Amino acid sequence: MTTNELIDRVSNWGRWGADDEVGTANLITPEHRRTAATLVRRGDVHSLAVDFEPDHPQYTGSGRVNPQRSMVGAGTDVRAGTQARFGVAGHGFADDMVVMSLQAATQWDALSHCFYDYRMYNDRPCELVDARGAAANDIAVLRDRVVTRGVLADVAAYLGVDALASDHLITVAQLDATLAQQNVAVGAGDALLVRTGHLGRIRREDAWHEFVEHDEPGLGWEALPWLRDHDIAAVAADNWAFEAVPSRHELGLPIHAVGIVHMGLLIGEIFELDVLAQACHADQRYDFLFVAPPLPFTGAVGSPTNPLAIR
Ligand code: UVW
Repeated sequence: MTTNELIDRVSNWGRWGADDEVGTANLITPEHRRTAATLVRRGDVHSLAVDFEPDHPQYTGSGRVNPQRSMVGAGTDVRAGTQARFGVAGHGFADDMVVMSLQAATQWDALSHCFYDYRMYNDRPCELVDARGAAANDIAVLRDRVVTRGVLADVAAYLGVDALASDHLITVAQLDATLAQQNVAVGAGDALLVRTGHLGRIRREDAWHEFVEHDEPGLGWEALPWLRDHDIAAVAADNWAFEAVPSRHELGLPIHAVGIVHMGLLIGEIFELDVLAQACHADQRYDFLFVAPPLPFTGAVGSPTNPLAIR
């Protein structure tokens, strides 16, 4: 399918009105959240975030800066008596600050993160994102949206491997077969979490130099009509850029160019899915309450998140 045919097939421009800035997150309704809440049975909580550390997951040359955190107040200052302004010796505070790319670790892409043909989601011009940030489609508009039913598709387990090969493009047939084997369906308003095993392999092998944009397993462009037909509200995976690279399409990142720009698809990346997968396999339940708000940085084109799967 050409890019234009794909766009015609999946576009959501105008579907929720000309002013809409949240795209597929519109599919998460209060009723859907109430149903999702009933999936909490054991009260177990799994964080799907990587540790936010200074030296990975980003590797040299990615254009992204891992979290560089520094202390601006510490117990050692209190011991040294340099926080005397608080009056009583031994009483003081610790504070810290961080410099990082908002897309460095576990994160959501805002609908202002990607452009195609000089446009972004809902037919807005790319110039609305300038040096000050995004004047529309920023990440902050999603601050109270990402609470829904989550469904894990453990494609690596379905294919019988710890991790998919780094150039593996997951077909729709493989995705359907994974869900069928797990005996779970996905539907309107759900968040679909796709496990490739890639992040786990990289960590086990300490191979962060292979955790790069240009070589990773993931869904291919043919998943876009599937996601549109199922009215999936959000997707995420345990890889760098969510989608398979190389893409085998005229576009390098078709799920970004068509998914984010034309569908308004909420895409999450660098999600930790291994521990959740173990829990799901143990009791054969692959759906859960999924709570993953972005941080509401005004004008930001992406945000770190600590996604929670609550079962
Ligand atoms: C790019 O691919 C540029 O960004 P990301 O995969 O983080 O959305």
